[in-house]
Amino acid sequence: MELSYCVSSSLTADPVAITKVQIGSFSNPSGKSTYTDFMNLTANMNRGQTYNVTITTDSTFWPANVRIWIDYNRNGVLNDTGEKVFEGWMQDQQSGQPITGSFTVPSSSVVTGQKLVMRISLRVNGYRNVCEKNDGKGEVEDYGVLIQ
Ligand SMILES: [Ca+2]
Repeated sequence: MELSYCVSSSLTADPVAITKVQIGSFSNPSGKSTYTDFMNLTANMNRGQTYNVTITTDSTFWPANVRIWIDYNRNGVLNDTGEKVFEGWMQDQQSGQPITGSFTVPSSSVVTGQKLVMRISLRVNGYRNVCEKNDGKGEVEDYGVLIQ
């Protein structure tokens, strides 16, 4: 079944955008855009496994905040309970350091063997909600996830 997801985007990707996404061994560099559909790419994950997250931005002094959602139950809604898998911000606003952390894929009650949507949302000055459009500085990127 083809699912339809709410649209989300920043108002502008200038001056701050996602430059690289790393989740476990999955990695994707990207340019400045308010929204990019990377559903042609797939991050492979396993149930019960923990994945390190590193979101690199071109922010050197803005308070950059990142949220990540995965539609684990594949119902077209990204913010069911437990589907906001990551929330983090740049600890040292002067250094331009990446936003880092980790999350663990649930060991049960997740759809396996079918591509799921993962939304990564970067926003300056506070977090963006999953379905907000034309909201703030930053970037939104959607990726495919395949859980085994
Ligand atoms: Ca869902």
